[in-house]
Amino acid sequence: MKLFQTYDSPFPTRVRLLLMAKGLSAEIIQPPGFHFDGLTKEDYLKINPIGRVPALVLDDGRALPESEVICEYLEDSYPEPSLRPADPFDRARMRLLSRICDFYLVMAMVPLFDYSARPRKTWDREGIEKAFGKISDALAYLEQFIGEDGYAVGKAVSQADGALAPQLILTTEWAPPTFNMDDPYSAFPSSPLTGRQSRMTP
Ligand SMILES: N[C@@H](CCC(=O)N[C@@H](CS)C(=O)NCC(=O)O)C(=O)O
Repeated sequence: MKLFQTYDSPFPTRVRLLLMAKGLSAEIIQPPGFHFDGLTKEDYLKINPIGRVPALVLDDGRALPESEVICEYLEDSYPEPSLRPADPFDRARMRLLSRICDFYLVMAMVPLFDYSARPRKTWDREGIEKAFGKISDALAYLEQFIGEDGYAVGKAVSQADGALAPQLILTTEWAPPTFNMDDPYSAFPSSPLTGRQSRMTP
C-alpha cells in the first residue's frame, strides 16, 4: 500500500494513526503540488480526482481518497485489532464524534487555515472571532458525546481518537497563538475535552 499524504495535514494523520494502531505499514509519499518531486499535480489528480490528501493506493493500483473512507476500508480489510467499539451505540458515538469533527470543527477551522495562507495585514478580526465562535460551538457538541475515560469513546482507542486528536491539537495549540485569541478550551474548564487536551500536551 502507498499513502499519499503530508505531515502537516490532520487528515492523513488520522490514517497514519490507524495504520500504527493496527501494526500496518504503507509507503509514505508526499504528492505533487505538496512539495513532492517526480509526479505532477495532474498525475496526482489521476490518482485522486479530489486533489487532496490523503489518498491510499492499494497494491493492485486501486485508489481511495478521503481519510474516513480510507480508515473504514482498512478496518474492514484488517479487522484486528478492531478500532470500532463492539457495542452498536458506542460504535454510533464513534461515528458521531468523527462527523461532528469533520462537519463542525473542521469547517469552523477552514477560514483560519485560509487566513494563515495570506499576509497578516489582510486578516479580518471579525472573521477570526466568528471562526472561534464556531469552534466553541463545535467543542460544545463534542462535549456532549466524548468519553470520560481518556478515550473518545469507552475504554479503548477507536477511529474517533484518530479523527479528533490531530484536529484538537490544531484547535488548541496552533489556532489561539496564531490569531492571538483565547484558547477555546478555556470555556470547558472541567470537561473531558480539557482533560484530553492536557493528555495530548504533557
Ligand atoms: N475530507 C478530506 C479532507 C482532506 C483535505 O482537506 N486535505 C487538505 C490538507 S489539510 C488538502 O489536501 N488540501 C490541498 C488542496 O486543497 O489543494 C479528508 O478527510 O481526507
